[in-house]
Amino acid sequence: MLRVSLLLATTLTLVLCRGLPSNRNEELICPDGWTLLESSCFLVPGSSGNWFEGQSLCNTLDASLATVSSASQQETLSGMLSEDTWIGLSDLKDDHSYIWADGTPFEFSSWAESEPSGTSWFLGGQEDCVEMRKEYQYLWNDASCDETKQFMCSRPADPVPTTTTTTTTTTTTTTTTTTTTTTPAPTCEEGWQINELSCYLVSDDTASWTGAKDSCTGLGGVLASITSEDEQAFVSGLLTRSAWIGLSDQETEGEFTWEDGSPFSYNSWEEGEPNNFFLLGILGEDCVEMKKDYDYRWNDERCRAKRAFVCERPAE
Ligand code: MAN
Ligand code: CA
Repeated sequence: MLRVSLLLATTLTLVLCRGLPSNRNEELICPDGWTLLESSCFLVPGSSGNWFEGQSLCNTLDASLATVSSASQQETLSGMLSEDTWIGLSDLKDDHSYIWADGTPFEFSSWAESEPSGTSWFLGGQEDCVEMRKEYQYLWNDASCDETKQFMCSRPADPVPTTTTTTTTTTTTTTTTTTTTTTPAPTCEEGWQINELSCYLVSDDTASWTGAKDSCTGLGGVLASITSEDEQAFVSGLLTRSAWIGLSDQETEGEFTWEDGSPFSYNSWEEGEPNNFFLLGILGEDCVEMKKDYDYRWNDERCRAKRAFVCERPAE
């Protein structure tokens, strides 16, 4: 009888322990509104657009289009969706070689049957960006990056702040110990140059302004915003030829705006610029370069002109 109840008690304890949530995640937290899954935070911000716009939007949240890295995440995330949704996977850089926008190695995948197809049935268009597709129960499908879909962002979860106050009281003495962890110095991925809290990359190749913008997005950044004298000086120092930055007045002539939404207050226009010069202003010039001939002060230029370009992303 004793043995039976012992066995029962052991079984019960085992069952109870198994049923309890693992406390392994207890040291990680997500910002308000984000969902913690394993060591990542996920958010469906409720906006939609093409894949690049999704990556830009997620970047403004210090995140990236989502990286899905396990079957358990795939299952939970599917339950959070109600329409086709862009995730951070693409083979934009190199056809058939998929990479996650946040640099996570591509190991886990959850393709729908017969996907990725690489081309669409419609005129055989190129398909380089990956969605979680509703009609496939949110298994993955490669689609044309230009299609409009809802976005899902992810970012690494944050460790719970480790500033702790420990109070030890004994009968004779009282000791108070306060441990404050210092934030490690910001760093950049290899090939990127750090200034303040940003990393910068100058392209090797040239592209139209829009091509440049898309390349930066594909690299997890944006075309650089130059918002101070110091930043102008730093980026000038990285250049050996004229380069695109993230400034344009394509939307409203004469109203220059930064790609990443930074307020336009600082400028470094060369004297006489911007002049909307091309074809007497009929075709005009809506995109901004740091122009070598101007000591890298700014010139508005035809957006289709090929230039090197400067990408920027937050330092780690
Ligand atoms: C070229 C272009 C223009 C610029 C003029 C200046 O035509 O680069 O954008 O304003 O030179 O002479
Ligand atoms: Ca000009």
